[in-house]
Amino acid sequence: MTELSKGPALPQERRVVTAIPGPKSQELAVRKQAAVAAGVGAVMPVFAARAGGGVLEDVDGNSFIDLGSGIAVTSVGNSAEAVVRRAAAQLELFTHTCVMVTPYEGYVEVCEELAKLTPGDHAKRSALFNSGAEAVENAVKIARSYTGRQAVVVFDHGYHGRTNLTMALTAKNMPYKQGFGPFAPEVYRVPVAYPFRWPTGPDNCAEEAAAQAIDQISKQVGAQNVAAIVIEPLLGEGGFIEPAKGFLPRIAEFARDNGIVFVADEIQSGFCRTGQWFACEDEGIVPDLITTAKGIAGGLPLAAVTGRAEIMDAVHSGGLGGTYGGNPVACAAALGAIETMRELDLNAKARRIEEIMKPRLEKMAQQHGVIGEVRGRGAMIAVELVKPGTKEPDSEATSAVARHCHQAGVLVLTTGTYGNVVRFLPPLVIGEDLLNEGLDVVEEALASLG
Ligand code: PLZ
Repeated sequence: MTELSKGPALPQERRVVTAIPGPKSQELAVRKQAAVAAGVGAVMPVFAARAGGGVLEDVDGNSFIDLGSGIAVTSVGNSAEAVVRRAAAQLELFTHTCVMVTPYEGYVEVCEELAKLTPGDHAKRSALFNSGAEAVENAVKIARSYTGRQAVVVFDHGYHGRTNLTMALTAKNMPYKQGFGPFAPEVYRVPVAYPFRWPTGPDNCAEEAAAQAIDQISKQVGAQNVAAIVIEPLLGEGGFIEPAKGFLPRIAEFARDNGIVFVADEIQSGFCRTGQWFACEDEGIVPDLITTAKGIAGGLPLAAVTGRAEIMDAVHSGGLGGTYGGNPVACAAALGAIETMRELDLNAKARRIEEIMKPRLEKMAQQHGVIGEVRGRGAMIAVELVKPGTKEPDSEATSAVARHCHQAGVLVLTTGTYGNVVRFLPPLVIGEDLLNEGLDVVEEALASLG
């Protein structure tokens, strides 16, 4: 397999040979505690040694089935062959010039690819940055510059980053915002169509949520004051919420009718993750601007804002930038990642992952009342856990399931406003046997709840 190029091939197997965390990880944890700020947490306190394909090996020789991809980043697998080959070649040539000082072809090539891959056949431009939060900040800057307006509308359960402006855009207080205010002004939050938790049930969720959102924007903000509406087409940190069908098109239409820039934040859902290049394609949405990061560069830090040429070009020359944005090594890695997505048809792989995971999880939901809902698309799948027979979020059961999986050699992540969602984000190149074995462990974890 192409992703296993480095050193001796990394065995694609689950292997637990010590307590989790093992002795070497425990030693490193002591050093971490003494040297690294306490605010930097860790989901699973084992230290990584190697990773590739569908596994992550720790310093004690344990091998975990990776159902997290470093939070939806290594979709092409860790150290994917084309990513390493292209990034290594670039490392030999030059590591940095700063694109604002002396541009280079790789930056342009990534922007050309983004124009091809993102929805819509209109003229597009892109600008590259380092992190998702930075891309979202810049999308807001661009939308404000283009419209001459200030207000930004975001949604319940939305997540857009940890910088000052993006903290304001992010819905959840703990751990992202607590103690870090004051937050940026002119940010307004409106309801999202969350079918599982919509008060009148899922059937009228899309229309009711859209009507409420539009009413609040119109009455409380004034549509003519809104620069941008920013939404994740499939909400990530909020709990893998798929807005009820019809909601996104209605909001996009409202934006279009009122001269508001519609921004799709596809930082988590983009680049084949949901079985399409971008999740907004599912309902045929063509956003004015789209933010990407994570999966784009196979693990190197890169992010982008891509959008309509007339909006992107509204910013004065020199108005967008940053020392490292679109670093040449990260651009080379992105070209390698995109090559891999095309060559291995990772959209098809993501859909296959859904085909394997969803029926198995649905079956588990029938046996375990703790699963309130199975949802998501492609390789962005989750289960929301509740007190059986109710919709009361069960964050303790969620932590217990994750802990059980970690101890048994499966890396899973949790998410959600109520901390009650177990999410699965496997690398799209994971082997089917490994994926099924990971699900066996999830099943054991659910059974162990008693
Ligand atoms: N927009 C939709 O998912 C990052 C956050 C992890 P950065 N999500 C993972 C954490 O706890 O910090 C994300 C996202 C969406 C923006 C971001 C922000 O991207 O690269 O983390 O800045």
